[in-house]
Amino acid sequence: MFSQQELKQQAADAAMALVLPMLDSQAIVGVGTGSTADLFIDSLIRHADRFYAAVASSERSAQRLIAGGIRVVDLNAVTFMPVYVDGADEINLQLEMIKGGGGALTREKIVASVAEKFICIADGSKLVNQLGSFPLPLEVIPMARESVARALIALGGRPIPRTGFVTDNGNEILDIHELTIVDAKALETAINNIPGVVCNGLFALKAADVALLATNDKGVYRI
Ligand code: ABF
Repeated sequence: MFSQQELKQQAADAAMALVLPMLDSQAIVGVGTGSTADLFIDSLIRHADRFYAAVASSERSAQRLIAGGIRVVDLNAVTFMPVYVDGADEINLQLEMIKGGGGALTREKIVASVAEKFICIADGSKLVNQLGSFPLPLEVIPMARESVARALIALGGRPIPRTGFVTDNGNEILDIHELTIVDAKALETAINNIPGVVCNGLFALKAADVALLATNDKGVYRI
């Protein structure tokens, strides 16, 4: 029986095996945020000679990369990125995800949007039939917190402000509990259209391209 940490490590190792053939001395790798992404960062550090630089989806990941000797570049300087590797809070069989439990959803979505391929790495517990048991994070402009919350109540959710938390972009997070997510793409679009929402944690309009899920019974399986 592997621990959850060992499963995350297996998923990160599987991602590295998939990423290595995409790399050359000019390559720039997109890097996510979270405990599983941290393990992928550690693996990147061990392969520092195989690529040029990384783009980080959070200050926290940037610090970990820099501490490991990896060059971190600004996304504005990047025109091509072969791959983005990140974890998720939930993922379904369509590879739609809820992300943002760590509060980095906006930068994660931006960096992922530039990458050719999004590889999601997780332990198998993140796979769900229907998204929504994990509260959906929204990054909101502070002055719009209450108006956005009312709009989300109208959509059937129960918003809870993440107190004491400020995003890397200086905004606040609302965690939306009890949403029934039947059509993730439609809900992602609807929430994006609420004034004051910077970003929502549904990654459905652009889902992952590959998921590597580590489990005790089936090993690391790929969707
Ligand atoms: C990031 O990492 C976030 O979008 C998500 O909230 C989180 C998953 O964290 P962990 O890998 O620690 O479970 O991708």
